Amino acid sequence: MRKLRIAIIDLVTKGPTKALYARVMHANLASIMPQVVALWCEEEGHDVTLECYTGFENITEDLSSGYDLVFIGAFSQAAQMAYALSNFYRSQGAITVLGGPHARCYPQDAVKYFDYVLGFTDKDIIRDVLLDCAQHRPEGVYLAAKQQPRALPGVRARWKYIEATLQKAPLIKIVPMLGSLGCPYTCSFCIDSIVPYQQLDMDVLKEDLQFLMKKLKRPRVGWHDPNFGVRFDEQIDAIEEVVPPGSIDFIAESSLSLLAEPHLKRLKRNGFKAILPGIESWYDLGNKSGTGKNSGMDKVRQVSEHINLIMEYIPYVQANFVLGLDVDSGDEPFELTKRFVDMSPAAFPGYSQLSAFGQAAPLNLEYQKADRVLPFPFHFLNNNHAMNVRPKNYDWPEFYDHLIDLTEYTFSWRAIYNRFKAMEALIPRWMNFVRAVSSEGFGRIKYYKEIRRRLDDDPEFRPFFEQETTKLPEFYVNRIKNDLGPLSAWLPDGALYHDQHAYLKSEQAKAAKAEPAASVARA
Ligand code: B12
Ligand code: SF4
Repeated sequence: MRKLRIAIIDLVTKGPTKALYARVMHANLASIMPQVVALWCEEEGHDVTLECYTGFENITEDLSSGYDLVFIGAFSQAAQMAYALSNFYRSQGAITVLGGPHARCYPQDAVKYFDYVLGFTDKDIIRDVLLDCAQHRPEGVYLAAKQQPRALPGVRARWKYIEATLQKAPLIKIVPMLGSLGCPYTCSFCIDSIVPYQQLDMDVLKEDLQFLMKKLKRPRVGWHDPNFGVRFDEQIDAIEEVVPPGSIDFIAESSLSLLAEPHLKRLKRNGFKAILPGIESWYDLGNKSGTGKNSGMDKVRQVSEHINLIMEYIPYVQANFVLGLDVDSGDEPFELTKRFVDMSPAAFPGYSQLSAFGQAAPLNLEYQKADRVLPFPFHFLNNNHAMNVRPKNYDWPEFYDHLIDLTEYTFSWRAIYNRFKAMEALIPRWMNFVRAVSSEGFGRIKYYKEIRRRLDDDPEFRPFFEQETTKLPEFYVNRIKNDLGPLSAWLPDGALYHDQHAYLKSEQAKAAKAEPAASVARA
């Protein structure tokens, strides 16, 4: 195989930025897989450059010339940026490959703009791409392993890439690690609800933690496990075995049901400083939150007590909610969340609007069948800038009124003060404050109010939201162009639009193909 010049770009954001939060945090949101792919390409003997794009790099100038192959890792919110970049690199003669959440969720769209689109990715898939490395246009090829990889290179192996990325993080440096893949729970809206749970090699994990303690003074590790601690004892035993208490700080996403008091004691002892449990809804998903059949105000009380208990052990908690679920109707769900804000003042509430990311989750097929999915450009699909599922029990103005009311309540000066007062640790206190007064709190209130105003005043808005037309309001078109900056010139024709029913159509096509074979088998 000839030696290839390969660039790998990890897009952690969707366009150029100057925001302070981005400067501090974006490099800490780097993904693990681009580093893994870089390593695999090197092991095959190629020249590799990896760039984590945090919004500050001049990507086309820094990385423009002479690449044979360019891999891009992107979330859907960065899809338009990825499409523009692919177009740019193709114009320079490169072959382009897309991987990551967008490729997993929207392969039917992504193949229009990339030579290869990858689903589950293991070393064999990467080897196939390297061996073939050819133009596939106008339509790229979709390649996917049958399952998640059984093993992934750890921190020691990825260190040179981690180190280079963390150099872009001036204050807080978070090292991304993985202890498991998939999840045993089956929350129907989640990409991992159908991915079997598997623990990764605990010996690699232990070695990595030891390695990290030698490399950094007091490392901070962010676990990228979809649900940290499913095999709680095994994972914590491994940490306990090699990390003396107080030597590493950890951050993890975990479901409430895994956070009972004995577990909390162990988490505290082992340096867990931030936890992000999903509450999602006051009426549904009892298994995940460990509240069984409790719902409504009873669930609020139970969850709130639980969160307050967690905060006795872990200084920083972000409680995640999904707004606009089908089980919600009327004022009650929003009012209940406000009660939660009062009763657990120290927790930071993270609100996501119900989003159907293409073929991520089985539930999305149902939304598509019911024609409830709106073709908002991917750029807005980050759980906040657009809700691409028409709510079942609210009309749009009503939903936005509730959303604004809840967000204003959560980021009122009273709530900000309560949150500040309820915490003792310095960094979490200020972290909450900054999040509230920056783009996440105040910024979102402003944005939601703009959308709400346009639902009344902008003649293009309601027809699009009511699915009477797929013509995108100019507001969204301008915003994308503005956000992409100079790269918007490279946005391919048609790249602002996608078929929001592509998943349903591909499932129907598969079923139609299987049909004759099934009839033969019956005959
Ligand atoms: C950990 C995590 C995070 C972490 C780390 C993010 C990161 N940079 O990786 C944090 C907390 C920072 C985060 C933030 C966000 N997240 Co998140 N996150 C996850 C989570 C729980 C696990 C992802 C993971 O690392 N899995 C382990 C890896 C190894 O597996 P994998 O992701 O399946 O990847 C496989 C393939 O896709 C491929 N692959 C992956 N990347 C690449 C890259 C290349 C180049 C190649 C070739 C292949 C490849 O190889 C892997 C092995 O098969 C998933 C949910 C889930 N359960 O999967 C959501 C998820 C990925 N997040 C999601 C979202 C929406 C967000 C946010 C927008 C939320 C927000 N409002 O802020 C932000 C966006 C951040 C960004 N970088 O743009 C969505 C993405 C949907 C989409 N299509 O975009 C998901 C799927 C959750 C959901 N809602 O269903 N997230
Ligand atoms: S517990 Fe979390 S990771 Fe697991 S299926 Fe539910 S939402 Fe997904």
